[in-house]
Amino acid sequence: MIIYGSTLSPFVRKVVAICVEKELPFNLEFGALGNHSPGFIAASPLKKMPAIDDNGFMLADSSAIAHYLDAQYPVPQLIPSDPQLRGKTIWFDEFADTVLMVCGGKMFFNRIVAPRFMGREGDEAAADAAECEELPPLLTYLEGLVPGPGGYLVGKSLTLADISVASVFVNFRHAARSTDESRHPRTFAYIDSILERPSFAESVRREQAMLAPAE
Ligand SMILES: N[C@@H](CCC(=O)N[C@@H](CS)C(=O)NCC(=O)O)C(=O)O
Repeated sequence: MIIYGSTLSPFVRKVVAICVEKELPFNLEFGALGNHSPGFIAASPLKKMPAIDDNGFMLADSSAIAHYLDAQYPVPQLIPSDPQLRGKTIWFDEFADTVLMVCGGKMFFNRIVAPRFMGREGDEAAADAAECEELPPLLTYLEGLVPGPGGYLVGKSLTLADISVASVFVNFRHAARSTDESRHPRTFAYIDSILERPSFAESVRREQAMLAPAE
């Protein structure tokens, strides 16, 4: 399978994590920002990452891809069959992709994408407002519902909910300047437990190396 995109995007990181959890072989393909390959353009009508090409089957959008992969490669199952667990899983995926991502995107775009990859200054006031005003209530919300050690957001095993939520937190951490993680200890302990999985650890290690200041 080809996955088009960079894991610096939480949506791409999510799809990569799903493939690693399912032990699906893949190649990650990403041209320079704005320099799209014909394969990517064919697979992603809106030119957004991620998109996949699975033996000629092309699909864009991380949630659409997650549903396709879980139906096509059902082991391990990441979207539960039980109606209530399934509903909750989709809810957390949506929460991560919208509410968390809007906040994380302002921090990540203005502090990393704009200066590092677009050669221009980001809007630090917007990033700071996102980190200091938008993020804390979201962390407080999560603090009240995350599981204890070794637990998962939905049911008794890893689901798309954990993958989607943890994926956005990588971007929070790449871009954070003032977040005091000790104020939401349950949330960050839970996030660490998901990010320690090999399905995330390799992506995060590569990204940290990519973003490390030049010597
Ligand atoms: N709903 C989509 C969102 C994809 C998306 O917005 N990707 C961003 C990167 S985080 C992108 O490709 N942006 C480039 C652009 O908009 O040109 C998904 O879940 O895959």
